[in-house]
Amino acid sequence: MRKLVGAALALALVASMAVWAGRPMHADAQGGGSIEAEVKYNGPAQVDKIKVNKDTEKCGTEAVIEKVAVGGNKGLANAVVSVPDAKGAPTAKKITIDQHGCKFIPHVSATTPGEVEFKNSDDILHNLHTYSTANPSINKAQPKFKKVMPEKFEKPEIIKITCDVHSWMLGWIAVMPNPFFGVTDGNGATKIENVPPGKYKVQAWHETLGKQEKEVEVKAGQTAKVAFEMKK
Ligand SMILES: [Cu+2]
Repeated sequence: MRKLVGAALALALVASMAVWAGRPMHADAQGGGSIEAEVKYNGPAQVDKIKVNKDTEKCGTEAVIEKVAVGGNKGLANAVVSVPDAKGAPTAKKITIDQHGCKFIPHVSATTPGEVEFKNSDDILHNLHTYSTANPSINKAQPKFKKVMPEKFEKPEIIKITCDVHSWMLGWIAVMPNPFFGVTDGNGATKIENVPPGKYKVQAWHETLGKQEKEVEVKAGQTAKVAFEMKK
């Protein structure tokens, strides 16, 4: 009996080891590195305020449009940092953009080609209008009963989105060729992980301040730092 139990245990151990070995390894273990990016803006925040007199129960009476959002230590929010030339798995997790409080949330999203889920959390009529060249343009209503509306963006491109019902509503979707990107937080920081080692041009893009490029070398298991300073 003991022998049997022992044999069974040994078998179980071998089986669990086989399962473990079959698991995908952590990408860093395959030799990827990280990029820590910091985007700064040496200037004042730019915030537009518009009086609202439509759907005020959902939209409020004032729309605040943060064209340039500057946080702690001059950090620039909502900048997309990307590594367009890195080679890797083509898809990122599916993203959702919510029309909520008569704003697109998040204001700036990044993803890889594929489907984006548009939500309407407001219980009022919204519209989705995209301004694109590589992808077909979209201009369609999202009525209150259409809580979720999936749309496809097959080609890499940075796309402006508006709602024609509420003229102040503005958002951006950065469709990237690979999953090596990040959108800066309120402090102007973002981290891109599991980038294959190599020398790259890293890009930073901001809706009103434009684009910048910096060279960076990614080494296996290490974190490379890159700093951008956007100008007017
Ligand atoms: Cu709207």
